[in-house]
Amino acid sequence: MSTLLERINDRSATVVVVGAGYVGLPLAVEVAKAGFTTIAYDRSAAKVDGINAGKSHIEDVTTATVGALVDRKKLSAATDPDVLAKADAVVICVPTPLNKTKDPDNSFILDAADMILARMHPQQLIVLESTTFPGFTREVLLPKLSSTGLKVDKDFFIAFSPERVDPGNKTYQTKNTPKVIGASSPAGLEHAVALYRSYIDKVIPVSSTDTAEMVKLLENTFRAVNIGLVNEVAIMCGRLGLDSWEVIEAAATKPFGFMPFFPGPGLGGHCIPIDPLYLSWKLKTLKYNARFIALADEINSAMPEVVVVRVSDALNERGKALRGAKILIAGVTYKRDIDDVRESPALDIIEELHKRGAEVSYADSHVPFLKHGDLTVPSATLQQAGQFDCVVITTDHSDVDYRALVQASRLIVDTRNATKAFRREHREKIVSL
Ligand code: SAJ
Repeated sequence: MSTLLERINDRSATVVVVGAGYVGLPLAVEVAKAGFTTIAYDRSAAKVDGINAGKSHIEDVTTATVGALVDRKKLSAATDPDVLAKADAVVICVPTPLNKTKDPDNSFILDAADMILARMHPQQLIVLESTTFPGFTREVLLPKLSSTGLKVDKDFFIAFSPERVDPGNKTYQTKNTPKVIGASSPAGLEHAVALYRSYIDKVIPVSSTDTAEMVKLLENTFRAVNIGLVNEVAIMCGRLGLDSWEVIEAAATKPFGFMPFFPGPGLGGHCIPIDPLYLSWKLKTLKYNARFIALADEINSAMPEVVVVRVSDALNERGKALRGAKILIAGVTYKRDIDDVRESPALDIIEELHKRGAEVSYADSHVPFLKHGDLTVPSATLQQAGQFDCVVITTDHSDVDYRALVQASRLIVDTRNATKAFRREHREKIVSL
């Protein structure tokens, strides 16, 4: 009987990826391409049926790719957790949101762990990719899996490898994005590195699972804090009568010691607004207050309100009240050229405008239908911009003709510098963040 390491090295191992979302499906595809028998487990029958029919439900993965791997019987999908009994390696790629009180919600990982431990057998490698707080793998996941009586580093191995998927990024995708891996022991690291080296170009081993967990949180805290800084710069420039975009673009000409971030309507997505709060939550349990994280969260969370006040002031200056005004939100996804509205600041802006009595519609070619809480937001087209008192550009999709939008609009509040080229010519109707 070959060992687990041999089965990984000769690709005869079976790999189960738990969670076929924007992280799990691209990963499963690369694992299958490397030659492993790969099963994408997901509780969504729609996703599973789609994959088994050779279709992709993730924009960064083509249907042709999924279809070819399914035809070659390298990739399949299942809603039955019993597939985990066949797994030599399991990679967990499930969501780790915050709950209502902005505390970590690791319930998806714990549900996955329950499924795994009910079917665990000797000689398995378990890798967690879902973002979590430093210490979770060692303090929570490992004891849970050890409750089976199986011994870590003897019967099974455990590792943490942070996901680095940037949805919509055409340059860096799963295979060519360097991957950090930490394990509970040198043997665990050897197994995890052997697996990941088979389908990722560059693997970066680190000394522990805690270290790997912290690497991920530093990456995204770095972004959240720097975005918070430039959002405050935008507020300061507003008071100074300066164009924050012009200031930042000029600062970005410095060839060293500066990295540009840009102000926006707030922080969206399921990583940047959330990951830093996993870190500050953990440090709170150690009686430390992570002030940069708290301040960045405060500033970033306040940006939708800053935008709403900008809209209200711009209408007021034109003798129009916000109440009863017709407003078109141009772009509602959390960043350009994707279809994801999760945590999008546009939703907060729509909600607040609605609360203040404005009539709000949206236009976004990536989002055919938009519901926020009980509010179904009417959709319109950008060609109808002239029918609105104000257009708010909250996402700067590349497929928009901004010249035409400026010409058609009576008033534009631009939170993304999308109308930069036309601001001088149409100064009277373009207000920037
Ligand atoms: N944002 C700004 N100003 C900026 C950059 C971003 O307001 O200068 C806003 C975006 O509009 C968005 C939010 O922040 O609402 C998050 O944007 P993001 O560019 O960080 O995009 P995400 O959330 O898709 O982040 C992912 C992350 N990937 C992983 O966590 C694996 C992040 O680490 C990547 O650095 C990021 O993509 C990326 O570089 O695009």
